[in-house]
This record gives sequence, structure tokens and C-alpha cells, in this order.
Amino acid sequence: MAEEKGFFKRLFSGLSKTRDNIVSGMDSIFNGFSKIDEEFYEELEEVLIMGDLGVQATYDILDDLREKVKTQHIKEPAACRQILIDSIKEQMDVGETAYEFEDKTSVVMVVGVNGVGKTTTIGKLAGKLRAQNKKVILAAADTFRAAAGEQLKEWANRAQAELIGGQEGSDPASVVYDAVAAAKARHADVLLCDTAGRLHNKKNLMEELKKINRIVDREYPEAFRETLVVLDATTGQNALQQAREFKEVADISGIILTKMDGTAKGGIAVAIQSELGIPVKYIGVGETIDDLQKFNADTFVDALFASTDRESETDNEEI
Ligand SMILES: Nc1nc2c(ncn2[C@@H]2O[C@H](COP(=O)(O)OP(=O)(O)OP(=O)(O)O)[C@@H](O)[C@H]2O)c(=O)[nH]1
Ligand SMILES: [Mg+2]
Repeated sequence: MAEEKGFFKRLFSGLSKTRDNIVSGMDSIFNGFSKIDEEFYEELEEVLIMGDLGVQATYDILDDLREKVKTQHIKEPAACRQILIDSIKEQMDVGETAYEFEDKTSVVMVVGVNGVGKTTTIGKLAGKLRAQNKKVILAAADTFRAAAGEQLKEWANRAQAELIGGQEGSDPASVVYDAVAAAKARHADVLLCDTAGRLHNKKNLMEELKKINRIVDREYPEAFRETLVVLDATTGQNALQQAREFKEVADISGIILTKMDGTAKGGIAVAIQSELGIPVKYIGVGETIDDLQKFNADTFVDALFASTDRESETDNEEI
């Protein structure tokens, strides 16, 4: 329970910039309007879009709200606040099977464009799995960038996971081939594959991912598969576009949204889920090994919409 409270507190402070945008805008609408009219809906729409929730999610949320206002005969603008919050929670629920891979013999491909936080996230994820006593192997399949292998090695040491790498410039698919062999031989629970974010061009990058996937399909058909796209939340709508592009070439099973600390664009989590139908499974809230959180829609939306009363409440909580 203390852990749960600590989590809320960290998430709460991590989302402060996003919340400043959304909550102050919403509260002024809920308090400023005396009746529910078109102007009220228009202003809400503007706040949600400014908060990076995306056009699609905003329309869905407002349609739902209009419907409930009608059927429940709601007259007070203030009563809409909770309906809105519940509607976002419903849209963002990740479902019970989201973290299945953690308890299976699995291969997790981590993909994303350069600099979004793939390598860091793999380190954090390895740390999480090691804390559950899982046997974890990391594959350094980003052989394109000179320092990439070294960076992953540091994370492997920190997380106490084993690393399989290759020479700079070597074939990433062959690194994955070796890593699969090691995972099988050592009965590893989870194999996490780091991939390059930048190649000579986008087509090369996508072709390489397909090739790596084919190797795993062929060499390790019994493994449970997970492909996670890492997106940098600070890039807002660009992140959404990147997710779309990866969705075209790979079977994406989830999103990891990094750098949620210190961005005003945290609402992008809502947009991704609602526009692409891909669940956000983890969020990165800092640069250390403990700064990766499982995404919980209820906690996230509560932290996103918490008013300042909740802030003073959390100040008294132990971490
Ligand atoms: N504040 C913050 N920084 C993060 C987070 N995740 C990653 N970073 C930082 O983002 C930078 C890039 O992270 P990397 O893990 O190297 O990104 P990458 O996707 O592997 O990059 P390439 O291998 O070059 O494609 C590093 O400075 C990380 O410390 C996060 O959740 N919060
Ligand atoms: Mg990297």
C-alpha cells in the first residue's frame, strides 16, 4: 500500500506539467459555466486537444459525455468532471493479459526511432524482471551505433542480466540468433532485444526489424512474443505518427512511453490508446533503473486530473 502511494506521488509529480495544462483549463470551465451548452463542449474540446489527448480521443470522450448528460439528465457542468474522468479510464484500460510475457518464456523486441529511450528502458525492464527473480538475457542488436553495445552492457551489469552482443557493424539478426541460442541453452525466462533506432534510411530500419523477427520465428517458435514500441512523450503528436509507422511493419503488442517526467504532453498516452488501439504498457518517469512503471489507467488518469487538494494529501504520504 505504501508502495502504491509512493507510486502515485511519483507519477503525480512526473505529470505536473501535463496536469497544469489540463486541470487548470478544465477547472476553469467546470467552475466558470453555469449551464451545459455548446460553448461548454467547445471549450472542453479545446482543453483536451491542447493537452495532447488527440482529436480522435477527444471526440470519443465528448460523444460519451454528451450521451451521458442526455440519458442521466445532468444539468450541472461540475457533474461532468467525474464522467469525463471515468470515460478516459474506460478507454485506457490495458486489459488483464498485458503483462503475460513476464510470466512466460518470452522474447521481447524493443523498437523505436533513435533517442526515444529504448536502451534505457530495456535496462529498467531487466531490473524489474530480475527483481522477480527471472533469468534475463539482453541482446545488443543495435550494432549500428558505436557506443550502443557498451551502453547496454552497463545496464546489464546494473540489472545483473546477461548480455549477448556482436561487433560494431555486424549483422543484428546474427546477434539475435546467438541470443536465442543462449536463451534456450540457459533456460532464460525473458530475452530482451535492443534494436537500432537509426539506419541509413527508414526502409533499412524496417527491413532489418522484419529480418530479426523472422530469425526468432524460425529459431524460437515456442517463445511467447512481445513487440514494444518505445515513444518519447515529449514529442507529442510525432510519437503518434511513429507508432503508426511501426504498426505497419510489425505486430506491435504494446507501447512504452518514456520521459513522462517533465513533459506537458502526457495526454499523448490517451491519444495513442484511443487512435491506434495499442495499449500503453509502461511509462518512463526518469533516468534511473527504478523509473519505469507499469501503466495503470486508473492511477494515471487520477494523477492527470488530481486537483491541488490531492496534492496536499499526497505531500503527507510516505514514499
Ligand atoms: N527524463 C527521462 N529521460 C529518459 C527516460 N528514458 C530515457 N531517457 C533518456 O533519454 C536518452 C536516450 O535514451 P536511450 O536509451 O539511449 O535511447 P535509445 O532509444 O536507445 O537511443 P538510440 O540507441 O540512439 O536509438 C538518455 O539520455 C536517457 O537517459 C525517461 O523516462 N525520462
Ligand atoms: Mg539505444
